[in-house]
Amino acid sequence: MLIKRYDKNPILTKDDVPYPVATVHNAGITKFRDRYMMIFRSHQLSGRSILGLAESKDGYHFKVHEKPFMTPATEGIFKEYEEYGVEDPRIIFLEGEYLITYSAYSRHGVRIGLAKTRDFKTVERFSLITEADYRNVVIFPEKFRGLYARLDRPHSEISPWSIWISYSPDLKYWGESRLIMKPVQYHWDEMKIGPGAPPIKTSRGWLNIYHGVFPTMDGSVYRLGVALHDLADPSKIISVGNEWILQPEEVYEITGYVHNVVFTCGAVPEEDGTVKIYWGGADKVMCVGTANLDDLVDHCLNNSRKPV
Ligand code: BMA
Repeated sequence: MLIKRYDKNPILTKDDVPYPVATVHNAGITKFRDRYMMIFRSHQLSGRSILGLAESKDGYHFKVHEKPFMTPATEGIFKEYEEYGVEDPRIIFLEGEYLITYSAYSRHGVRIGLAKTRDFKTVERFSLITEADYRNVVIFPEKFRGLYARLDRPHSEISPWSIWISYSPDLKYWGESRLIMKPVQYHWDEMKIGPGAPPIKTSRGWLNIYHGVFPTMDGSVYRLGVALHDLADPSKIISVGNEWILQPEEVYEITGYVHNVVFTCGAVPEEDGTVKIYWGGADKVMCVGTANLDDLVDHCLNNSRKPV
């Protein structure tokens, strides 16, 4: 077992939230001072999503803030594009700021918003960084050739939905886009893949924990896998682990708001070489497990498949 589930999962549910919500899932996580900060998604009772904030000293016991952290914008360009809700946040720390990417839903489709915070008290929307039909944007916590880099997942008519990379000089204008990783036919991720947790730097490469989806007669199954990207050039994928590292097995992953889902938006590397991986169980609760980063990198390298 590469990932050891925390034995008191789920770590956060709707019962821990002081305002009415139906779910707590797909949370971005980072360390801020001596705390773990979690920005989690909740379905409201309208069915539309908002983002809440929870904090913890140990990464396992979280306390939810009284008020939601981000609700759909009420003014400016963001108002038009967040009308149906904000979802699936990812957080990274770069150049003194925490960058939050999130899905913005509206009658025009789904696109990605980028917001910034320095203190987790105030949050400022920076830009909408894709057009419609994008989800799952994770920004690398370092620059390459002086450019910011991100992995993303456009929706496409032609190929199964795949992972792309893009670069930006200023976080606002993005380009040099290339497809770098595809699903494999008749394989656990054959239907679509997408970036999950923001990439984690290891001595052997950037570890990309992603999700893959398999279609069954009983609906889609969401699982997690890992890929390793070159440290200097993250568009080069060194290897992709052939097998999944986590699949829905516990009751809280098999049944919920959407059954058979484990979906990650964040993982926190620790100084002892372990990593805490956080995932939404069945789109309803938040879970955590631990793994050794070395084991995950070995998993990529020892039983790998081609990225494209
Ligand atoms: C995806 C997204 C995720 C969700 C998953 C499983 O398309 O909507 O937010 O966790 O489906 O329902």
